[in-house]
Amino acid sequence: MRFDTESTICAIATGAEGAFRGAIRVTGPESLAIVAKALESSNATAWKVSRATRLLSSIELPVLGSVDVAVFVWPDGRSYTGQPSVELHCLGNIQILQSIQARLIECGAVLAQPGEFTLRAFLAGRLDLTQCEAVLGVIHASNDRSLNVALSQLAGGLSEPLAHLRTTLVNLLADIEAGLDFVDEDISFISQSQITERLEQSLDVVREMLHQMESRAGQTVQLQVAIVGPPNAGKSSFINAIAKQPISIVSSEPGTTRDYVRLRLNLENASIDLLDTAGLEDIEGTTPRALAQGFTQQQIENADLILYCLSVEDSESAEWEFESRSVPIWLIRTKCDLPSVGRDLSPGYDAVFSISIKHTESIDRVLKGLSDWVATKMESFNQVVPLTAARCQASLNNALLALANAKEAAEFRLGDEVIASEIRLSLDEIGLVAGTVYTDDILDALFSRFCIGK
Ligand SMILES: Nc1nc2c(ncn2[C@@H]2O[C@H](COP(=O)(O)OP(=O)(O)OP(=O)(O)O)[C@@H](O)[C@H]2O)c(=O)[nH]1
Ligand SMILES: [Mg+2]
Repeated sequence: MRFDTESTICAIATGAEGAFRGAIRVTGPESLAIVAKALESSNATAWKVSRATRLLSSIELPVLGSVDVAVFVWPDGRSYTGQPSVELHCLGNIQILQSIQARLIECGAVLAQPGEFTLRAFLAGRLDLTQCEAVLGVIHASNDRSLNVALSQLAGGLSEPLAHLRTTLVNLLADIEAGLDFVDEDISFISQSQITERLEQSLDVVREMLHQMESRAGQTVQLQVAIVGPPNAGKSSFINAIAKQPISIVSSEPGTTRDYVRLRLNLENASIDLLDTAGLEDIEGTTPRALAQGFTQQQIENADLILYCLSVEDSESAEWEFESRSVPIWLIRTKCDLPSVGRDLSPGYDAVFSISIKHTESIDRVLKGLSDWVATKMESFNQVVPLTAARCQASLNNALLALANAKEAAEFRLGDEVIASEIRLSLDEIGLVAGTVYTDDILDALFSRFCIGK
């Protein structure tokens, strides 16, 4: 990873899968000149803007011809990266986007490396490391739930209390160090009891942050798997077979399950929450059976994986509607001890299992599948937000130790030099979390995991 900020970089900032609108980001000292050249803008004065501006223009592209673009210009340092920046917005067609990107490179921009935009924001002091990792979390968030966790981290989370703690300790250190210059004259700017008190307050803040981080880490990794499907498909029987005990009511009557039932299942790599839901049906109203539909929808939205149950004897129920897919959908053919109607099913499922509650090995096969899925899922999860937690936790624990040592030194009157050096150590550790101090390793490890354009 290069850490230079002198080059002007560009990249497509929107996904490759095609969307209504696409954007290309350009940032660096020459952004405006390069974009003006690429657009062959005859109106050079339009580029001499002094504040953030939106302009309409067009760009001449080989084969594609003239394409309309909206140009957002941040001429000064008030952009995401703290450098002059431009965004070109156009139709989200990948050929158009790539062609504009190629034109910008021709005009002097360099293709950005993964995470380079966020790296520049960090180097400009716009974001601290915890916020950068939260940006990464947002990019990788697989569903609304993990997105919320990542966003709450981005919205402040640790950054603010960390900055506050740092200021408190810097002030305390200044007070102690001021006294160090006058030791011979026996002048002191702060009493030992004041030092102890202020250290105790900082220790409380660090303890609280560690506590918050632990609960956040737990929240991020609790994967949810929803068992859904038409009424009477055998969903409750399936969860009971996995639990090896009756936790959900089973009956031949359709519409048995109303409230969802949660089973925390410990697999090799992590625990997952398995949810039995009310059978999907098209009913409205305020009856408990109709209201249960809302619960089921909620579970579907929160799920990281959906197990869609369809009985082999069912020839009528609808299949999973794939347009609304954002997570993997597995088809679970239930009741396979019964004669099958032999219906053709969509090839769109991510995996297919046949089960019968009468054959435990068929249930074990699904469990094995879940175990493998969790292992892969945890790998990507572990690289994202919890990684922040692990690294921050280690640093905060070191800071806690240094502060406790400082407090002990104050209590046993070991001398202000000792207290000051322990406070300095704690500040270094806090700096590692807050991003005021960082090592190339940390930066490399973090920013190399971003995708290009972010
Ligand atoms: N033969 C056979 N019957 C099964 C199997 N699994 C479930 N059943 C029967 O199918 C019926 C419905 O089972 P449930 O587990 O209650 O189905 P459900 O999908 O939870 O139904 P709702 O909660 O109403 O949506 C019951 O009579 C079960 O005994 C199976 O593997 N083989
Ligand atoms: Mg049920």
